[in-house]
Amino acid sequence: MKLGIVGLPNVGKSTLFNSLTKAGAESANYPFCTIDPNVGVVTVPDERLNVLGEMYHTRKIVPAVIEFVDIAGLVKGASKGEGLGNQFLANIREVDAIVHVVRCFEDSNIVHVDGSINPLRDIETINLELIFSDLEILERRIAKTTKMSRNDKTAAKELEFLNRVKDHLEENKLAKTFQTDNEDEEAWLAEYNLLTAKPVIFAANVSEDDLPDDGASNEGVRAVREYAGQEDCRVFVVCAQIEQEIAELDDEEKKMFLEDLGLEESGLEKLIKASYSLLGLISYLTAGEPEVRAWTIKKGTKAPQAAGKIHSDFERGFIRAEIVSYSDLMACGTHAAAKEKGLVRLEGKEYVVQDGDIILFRFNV
Ligand SMILES: Nc1nc2c(ncn2[C@@H]2O[C@H](COP(=O)(O)OP(=O)(O)OP(=O)(O)O)[C@@H](O)[C@H]2O)c(=O)[nH]1
Ligand SMILES: [Mg+2]
Repeated sequence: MKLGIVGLPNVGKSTLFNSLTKAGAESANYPFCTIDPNVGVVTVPDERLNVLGEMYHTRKIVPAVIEFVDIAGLVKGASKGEGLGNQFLANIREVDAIVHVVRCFEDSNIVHVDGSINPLRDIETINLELIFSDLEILERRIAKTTKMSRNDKTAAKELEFLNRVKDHLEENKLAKTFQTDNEDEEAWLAEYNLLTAKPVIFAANVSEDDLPDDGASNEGVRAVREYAGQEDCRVFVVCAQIEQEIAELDDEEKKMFLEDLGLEESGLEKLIKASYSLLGLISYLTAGEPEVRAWTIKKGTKAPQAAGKIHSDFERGFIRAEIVSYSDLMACGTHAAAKEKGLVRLEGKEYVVQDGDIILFRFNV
């Protein structure tokens, strides 16, 4: 599961990426591995792990991770090959969701490619390039389907569908907002893997001064929020430059630094958590003395498949899961107390695992 960091050139994407990967590497004691200079594995902050770690006198804590990809800046005309555009667009096609960085900070030393700070214009520029690129994909598919549709009823239906999606995009609308009528259409749309169908979070990159009130007094941020509201997207206010500095600090220094800024949590942490849920991911937990660990699953995963994340034997030989929710465990204080109160449940094959379930799997192979 990967998120791509997308935006115009020079808006702070790499700065954000560097602080993301650095923060992930240091704060959570996870072996940071660079798959590629532009792909970073980032740990998902989860306070519950530390609490469980203390409760179980754990030797090792293993948090959940997600991957971020730092994608080079898109410019106007990227879909026509401007500024190596096509290659960058191909990079975006490979990610599961997008973090769209928008410049909302003033700094005359940092050149803006279009000459002035205007977040809405910038969002539109990027969206248009993504739309153009999607239209190209649709046109190729239309050409192919037209040939097939002469003696294939399904192809004829798809052709009609393709044209409807194309009309939608030609009105400068995103594929995300296209309403499919049935499961066939849904499956087709998924197959095309359109850029504008991917879920998006906006990261409004502000200056340090805008952090205490979460960007409320920044006109650009307000505009981004209003726009995102219409598109049903979330907006996070970050200062990429400050995040880069914070990422260098240890936990204690970081806490003090944030307090000075009047913040409880860095914008980056919020952004990572939101990215995780944007991908439709949740964590179930395992806890014991050797290890406390978060396991990543898709929302809606049933117990045997969740068990399979640990080992395929757990899935193959699944008998049942012994589960206590994190909040129940906290309310009771110890696992034994939770058990006494009947809050440790035995669940079977059809159980849908919930975020924060602490699980012990019983299996037999
Ligand atoms: N004042 C200020 N400058 C920033 C901030 N974030 C990034 N910058 C500066 O903006 C410049 C561009 O930052 P990058 O992170 O390289 O931008 P980018 O979006 O990756 O750019 P491309 O890779 O060229 O598309 C650098 O000089 C950063 O130091 C910020 O929050 N405030
Ligand atoms: Mg960059």
